[in-house]
Amino acid sequence: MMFNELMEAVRRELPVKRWEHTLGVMQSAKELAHKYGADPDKAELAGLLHDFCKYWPTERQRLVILESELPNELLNYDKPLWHAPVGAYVVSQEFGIKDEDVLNAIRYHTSGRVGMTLLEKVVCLADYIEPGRVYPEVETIRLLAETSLEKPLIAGFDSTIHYLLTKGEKIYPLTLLSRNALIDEIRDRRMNR
Ligand code: DGI
Ligand code: FE
Ligand code: FE
Repeated sequence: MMFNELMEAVRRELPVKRWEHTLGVMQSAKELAHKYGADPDKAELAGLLHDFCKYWPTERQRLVILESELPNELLNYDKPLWHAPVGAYVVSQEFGIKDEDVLNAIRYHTSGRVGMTLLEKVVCLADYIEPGRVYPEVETIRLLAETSLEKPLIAGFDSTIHYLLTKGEKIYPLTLLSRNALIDEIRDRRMNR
């Protein structure tokens, strides 16, 4: 499948607003990849596909989790978390995407994980700062992204966690673990200087 066809296939899955968000993530991910030394083509591809299943009905997403090897404990956490691992699985099946780094960038774009790769960081951060995003901390996070990958990601996770706390929602453990791991990464780097 050509990249243009893939773009059309994704566009068909998404409402206009989400498609515009996707274009923004593609662009921001590509720029961040150039800046921080990840593969810009992989970043753009992962950006294109990252929210592929976002608008699938809950039941359809649940079925994918149950019928794939995805961890069923996902079902104990909020539905907005599902589209990331479900999306990675579905695009691997439907479009034959085999690149594990691209698939992991999709799989972990919402929560992050411990030991995120450069590409995973780039896509997760692009999702937080693409030009269409509007939330209280976004300008601070965009500024941090000019000089660091990890600092703006921590600030991004902080803003998500803060938002979830105000809503009385559960926190997905991996979100907390990712945030902590990024703090350790920055500390370790400083110690080794
Ligand atoms: O898909 P996007 O909206 O572009 O962004 P995303 O993939 O980061 O998803 C954001 C949604 O996921 C938002 O509704 C908050 C939710 N979310 C993110 N981390 C957690 C979470 N929800 C819960 N319950 N726990 C989390 O740790
Ligand atoms: Fe998402
Ligand atoms: Fe997104």
